[in-house]
Amino acid sequence: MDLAKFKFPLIKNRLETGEFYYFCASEPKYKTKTLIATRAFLKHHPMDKILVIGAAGQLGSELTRALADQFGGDQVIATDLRATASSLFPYCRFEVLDVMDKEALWTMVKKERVTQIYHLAAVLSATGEKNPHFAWSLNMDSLLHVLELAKEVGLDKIYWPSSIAVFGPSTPNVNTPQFCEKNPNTVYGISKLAGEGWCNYYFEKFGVDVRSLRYPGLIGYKSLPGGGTTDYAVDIYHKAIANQPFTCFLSENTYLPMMYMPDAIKATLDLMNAPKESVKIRSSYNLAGMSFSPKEIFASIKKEVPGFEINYQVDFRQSIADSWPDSIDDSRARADWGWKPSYDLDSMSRDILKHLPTFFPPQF
Ligand code: AKB
Repeated sequence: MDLAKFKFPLIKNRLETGEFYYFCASEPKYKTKTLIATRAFLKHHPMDKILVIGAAGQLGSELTRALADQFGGDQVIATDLRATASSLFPYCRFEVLDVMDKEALWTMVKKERVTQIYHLAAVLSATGEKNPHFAWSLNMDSLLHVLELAKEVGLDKIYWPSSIAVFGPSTPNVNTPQFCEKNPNTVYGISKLAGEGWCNYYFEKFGVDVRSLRYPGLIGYKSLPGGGTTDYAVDIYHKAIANQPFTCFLSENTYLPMMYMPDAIKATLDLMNAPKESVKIRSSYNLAGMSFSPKEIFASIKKEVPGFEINYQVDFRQSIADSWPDSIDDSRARADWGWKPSYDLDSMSRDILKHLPTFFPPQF
């Protein structure tokens, strides 16, 4: 097909990538019609350009890859505070970006014609308690920068993660419902709850298509623990492959909602790809994968690593964990956009123990 005669660069780009092969018609008689369809379609669907903020974190390092697989590496810009993180992103562009620098963020979004932002930068629960004011301003101001930008520039979609940390001691802790009392007792949880309110506000008042999930503890093998209370369940696998005993900072029967990273990535993409009208909750969706205690994850690992040992030295993180639910009711996510997890504790343990040594060779 002679592309030169089509003066519309987006069409050229689409045709070259083959993405719109259906429209470009191997059938000559449909040629005119299909090109008109393509022009009309593109008028309303400009190419997606994805900006990931906090891309080098636990979630970001895996989600960015999945986004590059979906949209193409050229369409994704991974950003993080640390320049050294660039080595994590050979498959897409990397830029240093401090999300607190509103000017730099706005300039990048406009210059790069960004259409979607995944804003993943945050200070997590345990780290946040060590410097509450910093955690509040980073978690809150950065979200407001992004929401305001989305409103002013007219971005297509925003993704912002919330957390089970929005719940607190007065929340029903088994099968915690989507809508219930919330009295978070960490600055991280307070900022996530306030952030949910802001997301809902920008959607209701300004039509910003912002979507969010209340993640349980996320467990993956491609990055190191990031200062969360649930991160004991990441750390434990590193000790298991190094044949070292694990010292757990939570007591053995502390149940928490957890999720294996591939499920979390799938949930995020499913939510973001869902039609707008299916996304009925604009604060944040409850999301569940599995629920277990330190004793149970230890038993699961021990099936694969028989000599593994655990001991307990409970610290300040116990009271954070005690204020969070044991398990979550995610029926709204299932009903609205078809959420269903794939992994349970044992299948996750087997998968992590198989792959972790390649990513992080054991430190003996
Ligand atoms: C944390 O433990 O702080 C996080 C979370 C549950 O949001 N993993």
